[in-house]
Amino acid sequence: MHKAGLVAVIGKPNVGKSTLVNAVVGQKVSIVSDKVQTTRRRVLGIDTHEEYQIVFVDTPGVHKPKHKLGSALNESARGSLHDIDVALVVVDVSKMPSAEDERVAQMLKSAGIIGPGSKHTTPVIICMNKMDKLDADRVEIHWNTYKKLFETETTVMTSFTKGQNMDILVGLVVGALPENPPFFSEDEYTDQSSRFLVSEIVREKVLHKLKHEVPHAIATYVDAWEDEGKLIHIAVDILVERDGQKAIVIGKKGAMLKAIGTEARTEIEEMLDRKVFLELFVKVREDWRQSPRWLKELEYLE
Ligand SMILES: Nc1nc2c(ncn2[C@@H]2O[C@H](COP(=O)(O)OP(=O)(O)OP(=O)(O)O)[C@@H](O)[C@H]2O)c(=O)[nH]1
Ligand SMILES: [Mg+2]
Repeated sequence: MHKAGLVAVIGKPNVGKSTLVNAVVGQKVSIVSDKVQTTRRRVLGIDTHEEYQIVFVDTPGVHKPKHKLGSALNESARGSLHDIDVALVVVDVSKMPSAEDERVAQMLKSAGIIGPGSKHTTPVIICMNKMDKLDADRVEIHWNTYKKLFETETTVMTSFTKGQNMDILVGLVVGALPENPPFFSEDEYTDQSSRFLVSEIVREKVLHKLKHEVPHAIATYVDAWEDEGKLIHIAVDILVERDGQKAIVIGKKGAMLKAIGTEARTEIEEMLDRKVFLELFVKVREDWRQSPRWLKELEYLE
C-alpha cells in the first residue's frame, strides 16, 4: 500500500511553515526569515519515500493586509485549501491564538474544512511549533485553546530550531494521507524553477541583513541568465519603492549590496553546483506593492 497526498501548510506569518517544509523535505525549497510575510507564493515541497510521498504546499502567512501585495498573499493561502488531502495548521504555541490565527480558522471554515456546516472529511493537524519558547504553566491552556479553535484532536508540539518531534509530526501526516500512487518522480523536490529559487535566495539575504520596513518593500527577479560554459552569469534585479530604500540596500560605498551578493552567490553556487557570476541591480519602482501590473509580473498575483 502506497500513500500520497497534498498537504497544505497554513498559518499566520512567522510561525515556521517554511522551516517545517524545508526540514521534512531535506532541501531548501522556501526561504526563511525572522520577518513576517517571508513567503510570497505557494511553493511545493515533496518528500518521497518507499511507502509514501508527502506533497507539502507551503503558503504565505495569513494576516490583515495593508496593501495589494498583502491581499494577494492571503488569496494565495486561501487558494491552497482547494482539493487538499490534509490541512496542516502551524501555530506559535508559546502565545495564545491571535486575531490572525482566527483569520486562519475563518479561512478553513470558508473552505468547508471546519465549522458548523463541515463534514470534517479533510483531516486537520495542528503543529504547535516553537515549544522551546513555551512556559510550562501555559501548556494546558494554549494547547486546549488551539484545539478548540481548529476543531481537531490531532496535534503535535514541535521545535524546529531544536529538531524536536519532527518524527511524530511526519507520522501524523503520513497517517492522514490517502492511498495513492506517487504524484512526482523520486528526484523532484519542488515545482519551483531554478530562476525563482535564485531570486528568492537573494531576497532572503536582503531579509537577513536589513531591518524594519525595508525588507517588506523589496522584490527580486532574475533579469538575465547566460550559461557561459565555465560559469553561469546571472543578473538579479532588486526592486524597492523609494530612493531612500535604494540607498540602504546599496549601503556605504556599496558595502551592503556587496555583502548580500557574496552570501547569495555562495548559496546559489551550492544549489546549482556551478560557478556563478552574480550581478545585482537595485531599481526604484514606486509603490510596486500597490500595482496589480507589478504583482502579476512578479507572479505574486495569480
Ligand atoms: N524559537 C523558535 N523559532 C523557530 C522555530 N521554528 C522556526 N523558527 C523561526 O521562526 C522564524 C520564521 O520562520 P519561517 O519558516 O520563515 O516562518 P513562516 O511561517 O514560513 O513565515 P511566513 O512565510 O512569513 O508566513 C524564523 O526566524 C525561524 O528560524 C522553533 O521551533 N522555535
Ligand atoms: Mg514562509
